[in-house]
Order: sequence, then C-alpha cells, then structure tokens
Amino acid sequence: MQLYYSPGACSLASHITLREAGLPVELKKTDTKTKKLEDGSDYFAVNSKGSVPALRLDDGQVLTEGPAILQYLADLKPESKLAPKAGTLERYRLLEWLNFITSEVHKSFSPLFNPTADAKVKEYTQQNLEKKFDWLDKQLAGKQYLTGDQFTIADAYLFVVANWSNFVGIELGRWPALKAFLDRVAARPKVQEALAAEGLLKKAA
Ligand SMILES: N[C@@H](CCC(=O)N[C@@H](CS)C(=O)NCC(=O)O)C(=O)O
Repeated sequence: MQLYYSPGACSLASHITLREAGLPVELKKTDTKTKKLEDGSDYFAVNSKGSVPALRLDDGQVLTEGPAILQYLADLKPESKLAPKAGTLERYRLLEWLNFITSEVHKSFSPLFNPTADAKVKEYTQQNLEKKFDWLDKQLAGKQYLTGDQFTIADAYLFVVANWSNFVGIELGRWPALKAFLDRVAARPKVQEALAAEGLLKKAA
C-alpha cells in the first residue's frame, strides 16, 4: 500500500494507524498547496479532491477520506484492536467518536490556518473549538483513551488534530485531561516512529 500524506496533516492519523497495526507501507509525500508529489507529478491524478490522506491499495484502487481509511486499516489487522469488530455497539461508539472528531474538531481548525480568514471568523472559530475542548476534557478525565483503556484509531485522529492547537496559539494547558491524553499518545513508540518519519521531531541539541 502507499499512503499519500503531508507532514503533520490529518494524514498522520493514517500513518500512525499503519505503524500501530504493523502494516507495511510506502509513504508518498504530497504538497497539498501545489498538489504535486515529490517527483513533480500531479496529485489530482491520485485524488481528484486534492486532499490527503489517500491510500493506494495493492490492487491499484485509491481510498480517500481519513475516517474510511482508518477503519479499513484497522480492519486489516483486527488483532491490533485499533477498532472494535464491525456490527458491535462498540464499533458504533467508535464511529460516534470519528464523526465528532472529523466534523466538530478537524474541520473547525480550517479558518485558523487560512491567512485570508477575517479576524472575527477566527475569533468565533477559536471560541467554538475551546467549547469542544471543554467537553473533550470532561470525557477524558480518568481515562487512558477515548473509549477506555484500549488505544484506537479515534485516539490517533484526535491526537493529530488537537495538536494543531500548538500552531494556532491555543494553549492546551487549560485542559489537563486532554493535555495528558495527548502526551500519553505522543509517548507511544509507534507514534514517535511516525512523527520521526514525517520529520516532526525536534532534533536533540
Ligand atoms: N474530508 C477529508 C479532508 C481531508 C483534509 O482536510 N485534508 C487536508 C489536510 S489535514 C488537506 O489535504 N488540505 C488541502 C486541500 O484540501 O486542498 C478527510 O477527512 O480525509
């Protein structure tokens, strides 16, 4: 399989999942601004939506949309317990989380990264995100991960998008349970591997 990614983008959740599941992958670095791959070829030819992640399967088909890719990967390795078995209530609980993260957290960041967005829009966006973080902090209190003691694809996804706060000036120390969760996920060896592979770890002085 090949994962089309951009360093630190939401595609990092798929990258983490591949490593947590022990699945072999070829990483294809993508410039989401120019829509070019490293060899200069056109990324729209891979994913006509132009966004990452995209996963090229071994038969050549391309799967897009982060939550779909995450579940596909988790289901390739059920023993990794990255997603509960399809059809169980636990699986729907996981979908509940994936949907919340994608629609209420992930996409809420977009105006904060947009240099042309109006200051009022950014202010509203940040306040809205802070309300989501207030709620998330309560959900995570006393828990290792979103669904309990087991790390899942939802944790990988929340880890990636909540960490964007560091790039838009939202101080995560206000939400101790969320902050502790992010530190816990960051400490996982496979997460460290993925961060290093995307060039996201600070080099030791
Ligand atoms: N609905 C898509 C959205 C993916 C998305 O927002 N990707 C961002 C990076 S985090 C991106 O590629 N942005 C550039 C673009 O869409 O042109 C998914 O969930 O996979």
